[in-house]
Amino acid sequence: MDIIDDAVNSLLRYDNYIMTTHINPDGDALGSLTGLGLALFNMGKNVVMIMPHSIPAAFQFLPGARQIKKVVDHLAGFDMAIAVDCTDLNRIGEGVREVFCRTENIANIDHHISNRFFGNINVVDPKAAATGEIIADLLQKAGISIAPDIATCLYTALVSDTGSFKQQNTTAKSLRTAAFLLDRGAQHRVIQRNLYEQKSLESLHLLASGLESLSLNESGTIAWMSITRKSLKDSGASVEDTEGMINYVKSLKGVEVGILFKEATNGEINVSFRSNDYLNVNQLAAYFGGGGHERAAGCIISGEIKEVEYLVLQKTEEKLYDQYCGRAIR
Ligand SMILES: [Mn+2]
Repeated sequence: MDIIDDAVNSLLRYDNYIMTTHINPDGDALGSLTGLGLALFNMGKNVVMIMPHSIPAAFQFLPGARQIKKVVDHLAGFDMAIAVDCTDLNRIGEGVREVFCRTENIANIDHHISNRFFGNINVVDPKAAATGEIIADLLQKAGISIAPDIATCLYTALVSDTGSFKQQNTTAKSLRTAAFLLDRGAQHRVIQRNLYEQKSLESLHLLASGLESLSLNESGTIAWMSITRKSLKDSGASVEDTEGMINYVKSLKGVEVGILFKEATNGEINVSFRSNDYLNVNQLAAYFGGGGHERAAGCIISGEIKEVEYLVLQKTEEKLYDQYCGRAIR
């Protein structure tokens, strides 16, 4: 029995569910939410999918996206609350968190190594490339049929979190799950087009200004790029348009760590990390109060962007040096 076998019965025995995912949701978050939500709905359960804000335009194509509600007051009476792709309850938006805390049973389905096991039921597998991969497994093991709509949601989750099966977290299992979902009718081209081929001119202008800020450390192992409030304003693009930009940063030859700094409106800087081969960026982000995965993580730091850049680069150099020396010894 693995964790999924164990969880199947305790997860699926109820009638009334409330579900959510993390704030600033990505394709895995929303694909997992709608995939599992639609599956429960098809089983005849009452399911309320809820997010504290509207769904980013890029994900409106997801079957089930329109059924996701914004926070509604006085929601209660659920047997079980399910959070997907969330490391902890703080990653759930305000309002939704309160509804979750009022619900007796909380299920936590996730693949982040930094997960806090906040549920009564925790289905956490850091080896899974995406939370959607866990959910595909769960539905299969429960003998629930996966309709084409559900396959599209879960395939979106996998494509998103593996960077179209290019990142290191892509395993034989993720590819088998992907093949299984394609067999069930997942819309491969529709997903690719919606996720990666809907760029606005403004967003490419923002990318151009971001690329102008692209810098390398002396040894050429750390690259970073900054998106300032000014560049956002000048380009006319939105914060959502920065999605995926970090891939340019880490694509430079010789670079181990790519960092993207994004200036928010409240004096905070959003920092994203990606590493190529060996640096554990989850630990790096955790040093600044964030987290994520070994090869992809992030944190939020208050301060001026230049100051934050300096702090983060210094710590990254340090960690890189430590881990590189560790490798050299092995
Ligand atoms: Mn994920």
